[in-house]
Amino acid sequence: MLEELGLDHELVLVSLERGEQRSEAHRRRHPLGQLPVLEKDEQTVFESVAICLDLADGTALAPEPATPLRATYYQWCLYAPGSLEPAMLRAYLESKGAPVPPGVPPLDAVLDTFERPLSRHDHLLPTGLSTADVVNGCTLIHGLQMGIEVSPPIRAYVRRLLARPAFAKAFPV
Ligand SMILES: N[C@@H](CCC(=O)N[C@@H](CS)C(=O)NCC(=O)O)C(=O)O
Repeated sequence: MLEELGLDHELVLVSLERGEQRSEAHRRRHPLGQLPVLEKDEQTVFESVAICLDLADGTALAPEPATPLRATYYQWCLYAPGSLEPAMLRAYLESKGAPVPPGVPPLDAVLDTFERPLSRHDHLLPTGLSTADVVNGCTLIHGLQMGIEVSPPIRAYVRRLLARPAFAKAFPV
């Protein structure tokens, strides 16, 4: 999101392998010792989608508040952490033969839902790239890296996103 918006920033890497996220210093930034965290002015913000929504407000990546498009925007932005990520976890657990938590829809159904908007336009919203594509696109890219299978329209969508300089920078091959 920072790259898409062309915002000046410093990227500080925290090594999960070395467990640096559990350090006392990092826990002061994130109470659960997780990533990412944005330090902005005097404020520290965690939860990736909250960070993206905040950065996007007032830019071309966010529709105007209190409009019908804004509701669709919230819908897709929250779809990534609320539906796509849990379904990806479910698919992973199933592949390991582990029990799956109740109430999580199957990954196929969650992925099929993207096909309706993507059959009509290149992005999730009719108006072009938005935060919804940043958060769902990043989650899909992580899923593909973990081996999930997606249909040709979703693969083409991910390819379109990765052709953008900001995505290419965030996900170098
Ligand atoms: N809901 C959180 C999830 C954060 C999360 O799970 N981060 C992972 C890395 S992608 C993490 O920090 N894992 C290390 C840990 O939990 O110890 C968000 O979207 O920011």
